[in-house]
Amino acid sequence: MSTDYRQMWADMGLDLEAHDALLGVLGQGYGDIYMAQKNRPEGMAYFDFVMSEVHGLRIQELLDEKKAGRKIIGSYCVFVPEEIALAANATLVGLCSGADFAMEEVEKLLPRNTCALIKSAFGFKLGKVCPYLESADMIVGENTCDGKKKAYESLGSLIENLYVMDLPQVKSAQGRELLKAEYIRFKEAVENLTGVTITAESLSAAIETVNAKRKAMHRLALLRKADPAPISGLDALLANQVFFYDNPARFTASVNKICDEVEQRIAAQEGVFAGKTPRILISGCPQAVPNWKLPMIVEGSGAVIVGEESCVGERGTRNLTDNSGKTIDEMIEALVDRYFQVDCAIFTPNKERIDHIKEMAKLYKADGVIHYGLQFCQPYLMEAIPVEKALEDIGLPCLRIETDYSMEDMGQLKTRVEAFIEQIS
Ligand code: BJ8
Repeated sequence: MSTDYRQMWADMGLDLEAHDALLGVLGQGYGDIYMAQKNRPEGMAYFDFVMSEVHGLRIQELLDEKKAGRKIIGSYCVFVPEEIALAANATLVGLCSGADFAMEEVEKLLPRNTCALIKSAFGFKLGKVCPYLESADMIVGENTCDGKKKAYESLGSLIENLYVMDLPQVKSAQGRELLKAEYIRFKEAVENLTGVTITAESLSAAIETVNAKRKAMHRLALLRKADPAPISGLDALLANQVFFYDNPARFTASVNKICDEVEQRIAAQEGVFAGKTPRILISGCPQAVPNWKLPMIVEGSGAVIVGEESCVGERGTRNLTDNSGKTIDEMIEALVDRYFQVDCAIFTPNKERIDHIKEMAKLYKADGVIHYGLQFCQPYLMEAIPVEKALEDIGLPCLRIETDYSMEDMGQLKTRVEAFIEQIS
């Protein structure tokens, strides 16, 4: 980090010793994994800078925004509409956490058999290590899987500004009505928080901003169809991760810049891996920073990842919001239409997700799919079985992985991934 931010972290109430330990994990992981890659697009330097300043400059920016009267909203799920936050002059940041922290303390509040993502969110709070969490004026939880739903009941005792959004579990007319009612309730809560009344103009501008961000990610995703692969899965995942906490306009410009460069690479038949390298689609649970374990294993074993069917990936970014509405109600309807298409495994039935995995595999010319499930994540682990069956039916090999954030199973995972890559080669 280029500046000494220790005073800033101390003022935010972070535990400096614990925070140093987290930065150590982050820096070492990043150094070992990202810096070890070869032939990366030059535009990735921006993301390297963002990562090096993830708890520094970006936090300073958020604190400066707060000083200027802007509110910060933290979220754990892609169902929380950034458009509504932006329209009320607030900033939305993703809080999902990808590392184990303060596990002893966490397991006093949560059963051991809770997924790593939920435990990590608690660990970041209990360990006082997350400046995003500590700078947020409102934290939004959502009733998605049972684990998260129940965990927010306990998190409420640790975070006073927790707001819980209810979400449907079925894509019925009633489910849609519930989502609409919850987005209207969220709009009112955000207006109360910020003191800013959302107008048709501000909401339309916010929709445009978020659409631009998603369009840039679509552009990058489509470029990954090329063989040789012009960008690694690790780098594309990083862009998907940074999506959640960077300044939206700067992020969009940076991704588009990488796309310009990647287009030139494709024209010159230049890749990060040789042509005909086995191509893998990853599907399943979100991979939050610094959870780079699976892509590191896959790309270190002679394959390339060509897409992520994940909320930190295409499930979270693939649909745009129709911005032709003139009134706030029309725009809320458009937002509901857009978010109602997110095919998270908490929905039942959820056939769209299987269709989408097949579509992505075909579009990105994947030779195989690795289904990534976090231990104790019932929705995704249960769906992994029909996903595998549907892929087998079309002759596409699928490997089901069940893991957590620890590094203990690295050797075993590597053996299974290598055997899978050999099978699809
Ligand atoms: S829309 S995927 S971001 S809920 S891994 S906590 S499901 S037990 S993260 Fe998610 Fe929203 Fe869905 Fe996306 Fe539960 Fe599973 Fe843990 Fe999970």
